Amino acid sequence: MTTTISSIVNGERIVGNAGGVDLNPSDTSDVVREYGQVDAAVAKDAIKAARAAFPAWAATTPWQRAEILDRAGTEILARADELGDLLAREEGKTLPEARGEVVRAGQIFKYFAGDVMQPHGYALDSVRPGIDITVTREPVGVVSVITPWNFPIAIPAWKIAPALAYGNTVVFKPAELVPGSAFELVDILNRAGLPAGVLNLVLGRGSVVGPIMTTDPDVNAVTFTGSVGTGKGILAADAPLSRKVQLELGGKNPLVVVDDANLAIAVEALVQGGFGSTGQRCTASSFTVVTDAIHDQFVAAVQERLGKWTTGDARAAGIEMGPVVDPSQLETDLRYIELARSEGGQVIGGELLDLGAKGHYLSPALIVGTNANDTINREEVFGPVVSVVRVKDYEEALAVANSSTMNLSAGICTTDLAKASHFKRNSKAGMVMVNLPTAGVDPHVPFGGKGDSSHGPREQGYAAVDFFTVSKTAYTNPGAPA
Ligand code: UN1
Repeated sequence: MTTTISSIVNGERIVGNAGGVDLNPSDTSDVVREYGQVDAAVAKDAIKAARAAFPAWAATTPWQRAEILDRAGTEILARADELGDLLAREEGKTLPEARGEVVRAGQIFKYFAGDVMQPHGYALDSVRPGIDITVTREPVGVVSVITPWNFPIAIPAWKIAPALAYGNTVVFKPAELVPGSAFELVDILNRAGLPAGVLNLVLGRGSVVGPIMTTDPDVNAVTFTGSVGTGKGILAADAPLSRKVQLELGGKNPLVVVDDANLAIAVEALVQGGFGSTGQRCTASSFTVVTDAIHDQFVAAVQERLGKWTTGDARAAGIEMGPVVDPSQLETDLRYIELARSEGGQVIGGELLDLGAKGHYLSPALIVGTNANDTINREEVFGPVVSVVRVKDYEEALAVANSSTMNLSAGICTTDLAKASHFKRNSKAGMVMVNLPTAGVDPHVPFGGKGDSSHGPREQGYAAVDFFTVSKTAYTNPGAPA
């Protein structure tokens, strides 16, 4: 029997209308969860509940909030196998990837349980003698959290944990494809001790509940991870409202491989960065820029590695890559592969696989012979599709890498310290990796890009406090001693 889940508003389960199904992309005859889609009125109720719960939650002590976050982190870590299995089943990343993501989510709650006890304000002397100044942090209020399907538990965790830690209340809308992990997360946090209304879960269509969550006057901040188009729409809708908006959008992330690279390290960086999580990461190493002298050897080594690559059911043992998440993403992947071919690229792999089950299986696609300006090197695919551009030397590689307009992450594979240092200083990306995949980030460090890829303060780590609080500057004239 399929488990039925629901929205949660003010601590109550809201069943909603029928129609929500959470299918397993490895085998679409497997219904992972059933749920009712809610309408705009329920989103509105969730915002009202978060508004009503805000004053009391903001007035709790940091210790009270830390204890709840810590308890939730402990449960997430203790259930990593089971929650990892659910995540792999509904999203399609492999079991080790899914379990790793759950562990990351648990660590994020532990991190913010500790962070909330750290000093985030400071005191100053005024230019006027005898006057004291303090700068303190206050919660923003009600935060709308809107998350994508590709990290069903880690992205919600890295938005919800700091929001709650600093005293905000939350309305959370996960992607329609992955409600199962979202429901478990909210359930864990509520049982860990959150008062009713502090964290509300809205399972509904983006087109129905999204506009309420981004424009309702009771919402003080919106944090969104997803496509550039939707993100820009949120920003435009916000313009007259002047609330805090944090956007994590697309990435077109170059991996530069230069002549002096260690070949084995470069091949692994590309394969893990490009095809890990089925390439469905905004940090994916989606285009590779390779200098002339190592190009052919590198391509041959990647091809050999991909020859042994195993694609299959996300939960099968020994699988390196699970399926594409759904038919629409699969269609996008195939369209980009055809487009790259029509622009002159030679496609190695990138074929539909019939593995017996009704899943969306695509073999990894490596596209060589592409030019820097080809569409495949400009736009985000979000699938297991990696293109290769051949360049003369490091200088040209840097210029091609920096021609991306979605500068989230960039990598270089080199054994030359001078090139590594130069690349770190001169890359346009928000995150730079040396001899590592462009994807895969720690739970406790700032995350974000430049260009079209991000808007607003960085997520995660110590930087998260900038978005989830507002600072207050207060002056005191203590007067003469009595
Ligand atoms: C990672 O590379 O480990 O949506 C994280 C995404 C990013 C997260 C990537 N916001 O893919």
